[in-house]
Amino acid sequence: MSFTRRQIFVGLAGLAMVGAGGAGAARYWLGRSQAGKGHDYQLIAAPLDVELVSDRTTPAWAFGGSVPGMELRARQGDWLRVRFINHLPVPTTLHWHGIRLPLEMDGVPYVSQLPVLPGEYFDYRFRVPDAGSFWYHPHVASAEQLGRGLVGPLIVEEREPTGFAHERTLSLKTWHVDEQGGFLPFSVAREAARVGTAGRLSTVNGVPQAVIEAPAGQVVRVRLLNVDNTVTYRLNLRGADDSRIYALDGNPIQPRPLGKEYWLGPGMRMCLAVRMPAAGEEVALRDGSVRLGTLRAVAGEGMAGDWPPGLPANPVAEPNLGNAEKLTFNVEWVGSTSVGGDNGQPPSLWQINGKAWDINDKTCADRPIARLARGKSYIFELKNMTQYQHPIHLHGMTFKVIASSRHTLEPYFTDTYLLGKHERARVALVADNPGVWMFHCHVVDHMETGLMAAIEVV
Ligand SMILES: [Cu+2]
Repeated sequence: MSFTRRQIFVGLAGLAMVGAGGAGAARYWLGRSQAGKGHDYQLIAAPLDVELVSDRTTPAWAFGGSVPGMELRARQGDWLRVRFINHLPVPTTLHWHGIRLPLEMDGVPYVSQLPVLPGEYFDYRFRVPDAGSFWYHPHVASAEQLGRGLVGPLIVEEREPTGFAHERTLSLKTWHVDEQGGFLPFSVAREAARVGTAGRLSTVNGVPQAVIEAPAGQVVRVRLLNVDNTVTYRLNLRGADDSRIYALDGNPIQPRPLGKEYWLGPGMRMCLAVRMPAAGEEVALRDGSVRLGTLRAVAGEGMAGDWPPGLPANPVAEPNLGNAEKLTFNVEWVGSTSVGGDNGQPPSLWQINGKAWDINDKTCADRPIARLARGKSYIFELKNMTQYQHPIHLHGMTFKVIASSRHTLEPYFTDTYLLGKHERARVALVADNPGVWMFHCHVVDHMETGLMAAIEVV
């Protein structure tokens, strides 16, 4: 893949014109649907001191002046145009998790674009074909950049009203900070070789034990986004027992009860319908038995709402299972923390089909582990040869989960599948987006120590 330096020079020259506004400035014009010039959002990444621990300062990095970043919204089928300005001291990019878009907008360094250097900007412009809850984050030095707070929600609204009159976005992140608010290491080799390096401070929308108000008696659409580097949240609600799942990872499902709990791995999202209790009562959002935050019912308007109908399906191509070609991907543990790890290099701990991704080698994407023919259907057999779970994410395309060795399941579309310990799962897709697409574990330090590959669609 080759790049011209043009974007960079244009970026430097253009910076003066967009300087107004400062951190947190956002412009969003409803109703504009042309690619055209200009932008809907100006999104600045910059250092920001935040108070995660009382009376202590954490030197975070933020999108749009907040952690998690400013919520971006667009309407299904429309263009989203974001002028991204890098005021960080390091190069970075934006990746749009779950959005089916052209490769040059995908934010992968040296594959989609060159990194956006400090002081430069990059215009991201693409259509959003699917409605749902998505998110954005860098794809450069991910353990540190996501760890410091560079994560944000992207909500794509359905074209027509859905029947939900109320909604809340809840971004879940467990920060790598100590009691003084200082950052702890984002990746430690002995942890990266196991479940991944976890943080210590759970937050909802950047607040420990956050309280989110919602109208009493009403059905509220609660968008839960796992924007954490490492943690799989075992989500359950206490105080709203008839809650229903309406969508998973940006794609509608036939609404079904939340049940005992749902395991939401890094990168994954869930859209829940929650009927709020009477005013003054609370619903606890929990990870297993640990409370993450609270939905508090406040005196609201109107009569108790009804459960809305299921959400309309996204226009994702249905794979033809009858003539699909089968490919096997083995997720393997290399298991030696002594490979690399010294002189600041990340160790090589994980691999797919015998190949480990070297996060410092800019040419890895030149050697895809699979080549798919455009328009053809494929079944990926995902085999987890390890005793750790991996949320397996594919860029550029949405796949359908069709079978698992661990549970019976109703097939559904997703961009990230939480592959359990020693699980075998089958997912299917139509290879309908040309390009070189990252295929990786979303436990960030697994990804940075080998668990990534490129899949090419030609
Ligand atoms: Cu993993």
